[in-house]
Amino acid sequence: MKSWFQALARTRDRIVGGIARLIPGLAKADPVALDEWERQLIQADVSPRLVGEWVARLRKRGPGDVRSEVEAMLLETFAANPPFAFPRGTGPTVVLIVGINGSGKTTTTAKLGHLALQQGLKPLVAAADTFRAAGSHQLKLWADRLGLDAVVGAHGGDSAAVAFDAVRAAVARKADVVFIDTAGRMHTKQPLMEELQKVRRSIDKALPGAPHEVWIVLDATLGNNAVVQARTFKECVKLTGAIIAKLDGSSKAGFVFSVHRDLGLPIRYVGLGESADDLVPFDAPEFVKGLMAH
Ligand SMILES: Nc1nc2c(ncn2[C@@H]2O[C@H](COP(=O)(O)OP(=O)(O)O)[C@@H](O)[C@H]2O)c(=O)[nH]1
Ligand SMILES: [Mg+2]
Repeated sequence: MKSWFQALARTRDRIVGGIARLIPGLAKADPVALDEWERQLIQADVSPRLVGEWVARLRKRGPGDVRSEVEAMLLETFAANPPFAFPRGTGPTVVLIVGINGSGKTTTTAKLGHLALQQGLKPLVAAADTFRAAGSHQLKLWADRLGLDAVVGAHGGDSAAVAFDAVRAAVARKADVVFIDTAGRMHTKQPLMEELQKVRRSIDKALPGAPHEVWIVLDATLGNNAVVQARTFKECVKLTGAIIAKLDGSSKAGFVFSVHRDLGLPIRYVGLGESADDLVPFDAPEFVKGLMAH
């Protein structure tokens, strides 16, 4: 399993590199050093709004250790992002996984199933991406390899029907949690958002009140563009959280701050690599430490 430290190498260069240059400058309250850090943060895809707040705060600060001040500032951004745990013994928790094509949904669905299994829960994964021929097949392969119970839709089938069957199966088999993978792009005339709303309604029919969670999988290599995508989804489906995939390959992990602060979405998990155990719960102190380490 990859570590946070390894995964954040590329973004860290920007955040810490900027701070290193900032330290001598700050002793003289050097505006040039602060401008430089501002530039580095923008390059790491921290949103301009947050960069503005952070830089203003440093401009006002008195003498002291700039690193601990910065670390505290970064950490405060996640004050309202407590760790998540699946409820136990309440009947299946239904989790709908959404996002654009290639963001990492199918891989993440398999990883989530694996994680739940390791936590002693009884998970079920469902392949409701019936639009891509390989969509269902890919999840089925993961499920077989990881020993996960799976409900798989036929290629070209109705994804809402697959989601319905999966939730019914989860209830019947007394699963604790069901993760439903969806399509990221339509190859039919049906627009993606309408399709997702249909899937949602059919889940609610199978188990009133479900889905309990709707998590958007965001590709960390896209940086701020991932935030733009999340906004579009948020307007159409009620999102309850975000998963950041591919954090290991990103030099723009600064956008993670805005997913939480500007979009108001709690971050649930992050993907640190391609294998099954490379999904870890989002841990704000680990994330900030990973960025600040040197
Ligand atoms: N390095 C890395 N690759 C990932 C991660 N999550 C997914 N991927 C890769 O991203 C690609 C697209 O993933 P997939 O799950 O098929 O995306 P989907 O189209 O949203 O279902 C695959 O090659 C995955 O192996 C991650 O956390 N780290
Ligand atoms: Mg997929």
